[in-house]
Amino acid sequence: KKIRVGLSHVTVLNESVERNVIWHILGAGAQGLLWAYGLHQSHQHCRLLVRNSIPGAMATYQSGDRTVHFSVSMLTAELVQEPIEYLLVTVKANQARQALQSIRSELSDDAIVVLMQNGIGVESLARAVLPPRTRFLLGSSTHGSYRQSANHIVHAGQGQMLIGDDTGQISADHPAIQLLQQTPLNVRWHDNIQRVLWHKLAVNACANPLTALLNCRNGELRQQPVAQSWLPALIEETCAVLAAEGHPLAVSELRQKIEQVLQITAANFSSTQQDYLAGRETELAFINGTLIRCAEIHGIEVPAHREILRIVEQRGSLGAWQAL
Ligand code: KPL
Repeated sequence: KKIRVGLSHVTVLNESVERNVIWHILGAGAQGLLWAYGLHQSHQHCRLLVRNSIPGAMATYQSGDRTVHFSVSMLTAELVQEPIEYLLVTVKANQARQALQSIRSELSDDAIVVLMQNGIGVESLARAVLPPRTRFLLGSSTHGSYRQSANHIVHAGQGQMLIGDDTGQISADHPAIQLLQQTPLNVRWHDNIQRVLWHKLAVNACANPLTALLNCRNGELRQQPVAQSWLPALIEETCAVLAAEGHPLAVSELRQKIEQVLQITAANFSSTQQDYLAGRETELAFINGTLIRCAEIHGIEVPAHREILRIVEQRGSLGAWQAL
């Protein structure tokens, strides 16, 4: 056994567990590459699952004036010889179903699968697609990272990787969690990961469609009168659904959270703005779409969310919010 002494905890890992673990990453975007960097830095074995194998691929990680080049194994799932036991899923929510279906037959029966998507809803579709004994962990990243070119990521904002399991199958002291905590990505266990995901969804549901439709940086939303006319209704509707879902947030708290996020990420374009501008499908079906479906279940009216999602989906234009 190996003893590692961290700043705040002592970790005891079984060497054979550590040696045998191979992390597979589904999704070679900014988040997938950030995990690959973190695992590489902590001397763990990882492979990025891609559509076309690239033997001997190199990737670049950049943070401020620090640049690290590292080798990364990029291969198609069919080339993985042994069943995949540890999988980090970093594709976008709207791509998750197809991506999971494509690797399903390579997955071990009781694999550990970490879902890192925005919004709510990927877990249930993953449970439907993957073998019944799969063990799921849910994650939420607050790191700011983007891809500068194919295999080059910029780590623009240090954040955290919050991970948890509300089914009780996996706990904080599971070796898989301890391995992830060895990466320099600030991995933290969270006892109420559903609340984390819902509260992130709440911010995204209010801010992201507006940044897409107004084609602006997060920080510019505060100066946009049209955004200011929509926000109170979006926030109020969101808080009503959050309360019904058992993750309450007061209107003033959500307003403050949104303000904070927009301030911290002022220079960034939101993920939705980037997808929308590029003509790609956005993740809003898992954000505003989930909120609307849950509102229906609870009998809550959410006209502002319905309308803004309709405008995004039909690529319409945004006028000032008119309460019905
Ligand atoms: O999560 C985000 C996103 O872009 O999806 C925010 C917090 C809005 C940062 O851009």
